[in-house]
Amino acid sequence: MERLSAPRFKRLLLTGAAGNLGRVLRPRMKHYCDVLRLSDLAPMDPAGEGEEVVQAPLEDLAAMQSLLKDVDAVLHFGGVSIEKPFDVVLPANIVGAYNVYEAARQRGVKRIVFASSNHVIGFYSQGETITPQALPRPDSYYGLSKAFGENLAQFYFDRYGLETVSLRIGSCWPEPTDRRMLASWLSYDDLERLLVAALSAPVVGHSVIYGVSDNRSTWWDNSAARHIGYRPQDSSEPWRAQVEAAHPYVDPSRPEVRCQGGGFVVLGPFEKDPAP
Ligand code: NAI
Ligand code: 15L
Repeated sequence: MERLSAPRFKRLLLTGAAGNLGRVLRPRMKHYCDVLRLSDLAPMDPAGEGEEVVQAPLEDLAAMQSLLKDVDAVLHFGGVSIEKPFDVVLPANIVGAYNVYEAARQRGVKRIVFASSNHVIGFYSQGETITPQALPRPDSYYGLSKAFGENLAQFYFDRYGLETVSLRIGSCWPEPTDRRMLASWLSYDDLERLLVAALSAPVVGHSVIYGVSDNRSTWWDNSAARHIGYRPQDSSEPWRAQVEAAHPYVDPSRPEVRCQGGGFVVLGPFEKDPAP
């Protein structure tokens, strides 16, 4: 993919840099800054030219205060990325998101791009088309934590003027592999386009945008994304025949087939019932 024209930042911070998307974004986002600071709880490859690598847990406020120093903008991709028991989600995604925002406020960071998720609205039916203004219907503790992150972003904008683009990412994978992904798929190139738009738009306030490619099947009205300059170039359509042949029958009565959140809507409960 050709590099996009975008303002060059002095230092961008990418959290979740050891993760699936972090590893995709590491070589791509380097083109838009002098220094890309990479952070994760897990070990990462050593720093190359124009990179800084900092291993740090999101739940450690002091570590976040030092991580956010001299940063122009943050791509906050770190945290638990699938459904887990609440006590696992809480420190990484709720305390962790607070720490990133509070450290960003203290350090005067101007903008955060928050990797939110379609699981904020996972209990809407696949037959509905919703805007980002639809009331949240989280499908999991994970989805609830992302709804918290979006509310946190709104609060830090209203109270402190710290801007955020919250990206409700669908399924950002190399290619769509099931019927649900024909609607929810986001290509890696479109993810890069989306991040560049989110970082470059002159004013975003707190914008909630769906992170999705230009798929023919869609459940999300993403006109707000056009306002920040996102123009997706990819589509799941070339994979449709292959995906439909691999998954010829779906039972429409099953909640994971009916709901936008797919399999997340039937996970849990994790807690054992109390002794009688
Ligand atoms: P991933 O699980 O591969 O990466 C997340 C990274 O966060 C991991 O490297 C992990 O070590 C790190 N992390 C977890 N807890 C941490 C903590 N307490 N402190 C510091 N780092 C911690 O997930 P993936 O797929 O790369 O997703 C990245 C982000 O995008 C996540 O926030 C996820 O919720 C969001 N997202 C991803 C989607 C996708 O299709 N890949 C869809 C929707 C949202
Ligand atoms: C997510 O939020 C997850 O992080 C990712 O692993 C995918 O499962 C994606 O949603 C999805 O809904 O396909």
